[in-house]
Amino acid sequence: MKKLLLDVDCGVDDAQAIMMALAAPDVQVLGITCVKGNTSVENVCRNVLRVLQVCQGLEIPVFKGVSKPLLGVEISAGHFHGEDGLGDAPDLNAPGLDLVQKEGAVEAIIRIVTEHPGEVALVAIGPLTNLALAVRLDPSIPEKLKALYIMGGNSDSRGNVTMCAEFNFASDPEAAYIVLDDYRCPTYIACWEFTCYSKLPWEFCDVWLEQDTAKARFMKKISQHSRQASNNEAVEKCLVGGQGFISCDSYAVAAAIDDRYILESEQVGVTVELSGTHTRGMMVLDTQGLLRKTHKATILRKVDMEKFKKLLMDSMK
Ligand SMILES: [Ca+2]
Repeated sequence: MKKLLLDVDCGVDDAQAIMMALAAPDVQVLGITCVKGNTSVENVCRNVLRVLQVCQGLEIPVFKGVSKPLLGVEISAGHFHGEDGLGDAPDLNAPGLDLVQKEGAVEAIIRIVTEHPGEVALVAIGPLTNLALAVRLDPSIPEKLKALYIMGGNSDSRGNVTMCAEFNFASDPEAAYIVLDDYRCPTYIACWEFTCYSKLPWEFCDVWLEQDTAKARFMKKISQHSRQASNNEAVEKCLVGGQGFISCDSYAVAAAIDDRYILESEQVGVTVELSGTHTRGMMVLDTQGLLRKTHKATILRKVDMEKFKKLLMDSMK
């Protein structure tokens, strides 16, 4: 069994990614840690519990993490996933926050990774605040990880919330900088542009959500808002490579689930711009090796889309 620990800011694509991990037959989700991002950290916890409920996975522990970035101005997710992060389609039977663990997310990351040295793949699909604090409290965390998978950053200076920065990195640039510097375990990054170039047709999305299951009905309900928001002109402008369905966070989870899913990648030292007027939060690829980083990240370039589609389809069964 592959052991996954998920760190999320549960918007709709996080929900899709979590459901993919829960449905994978050879994967054990050890816990889900929550961070502010697409919505408040309280909403993130609530959203994760709703996802776990529909997947009958409420035995998986959920931990509340950090409610604001390490430094700087908080940026808004613009309610792309709705004000509550899950398309403003509330559920009267949603589990209460009393199910959230007493232990905090940062402490939980340190404990869980320490309990399973060399075995845990940490999948971070929100702002990296919890991960940055964990490595500051316990610098031995990266060497105890099997691997780190990140959805975030960008490879071609194309942003989605600012001109040059992707949402997760722009939300907490200092945290992203710390994580890319200090986590020297095998690190895989699904950047914004890569997810844009790996879109699925909307027709796939229709077939995916028309499956006659409680999970598909739940996903259809919560994704209506973001699907409508995708037709907005401002959103279209930040998409590279035309229209289509992107489940950003699921690309990182799929990489953690299936080793054969990555077809092409690039090994490169990476860092994050902290002080640029227009570029704060942008991921920088040191293709010339000028930073002299011995640790190189693996930037996803091309993945097996048939495997990806199957993982998505299976996640709604
Ligand atoms: Ca996310």
